[in-house]
Amino acid sequence: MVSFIDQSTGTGPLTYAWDFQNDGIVDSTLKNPVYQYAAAGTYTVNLTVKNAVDKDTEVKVGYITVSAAPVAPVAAFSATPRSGPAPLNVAFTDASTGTGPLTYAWDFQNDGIVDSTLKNPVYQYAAAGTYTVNLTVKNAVDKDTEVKVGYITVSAAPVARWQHFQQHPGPARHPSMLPSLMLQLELDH
Ligand SMILES: [Ca+2]
Repeated sequence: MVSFIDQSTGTGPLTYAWDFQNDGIVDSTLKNPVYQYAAAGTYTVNLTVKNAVDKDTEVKVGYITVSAAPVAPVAAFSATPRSGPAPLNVAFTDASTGTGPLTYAWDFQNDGIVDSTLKNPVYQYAAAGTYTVNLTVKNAVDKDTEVKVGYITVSAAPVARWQHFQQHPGPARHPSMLPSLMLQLELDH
């Protein structure tokens, strides 16, 4: 909402033709009008005054600037990788929207303790487990939280363990029953 104040001079009576966007369409014939700009943009204002003698126009280029209304944030993110053995380094990528600047509060275990305030953090999960990730974003308008339950799965670190055992010799009726030495690799999880 903008109040315009006439400062024209000349012998009265004066008539007024205000064009608040300089689009050629007169918007008001009041001396001191009030106009509401609905959309964001930069506007040139045109005032033409007349009296019995003549008319005169003043054009103020880019005189009014209307900024967009700020938009509330919506939190969103992804991560990669989402599973693997400990220790697992996970890169988180913010995909939140809303009018900036946005601030970030990442809680990588959803334990209530903020672990990073970066936009795109990397976090190392040291212990095996399934983790819920919580991102809260804020701007001047509002805040929003996205919680992804069980989003990251960290398995125990692999431990290579060689075992060997020998079958007891027995009646050889079939090749599979023959004594043999076997090696087995186990991956503990
Ligand atoms: Ca935390």
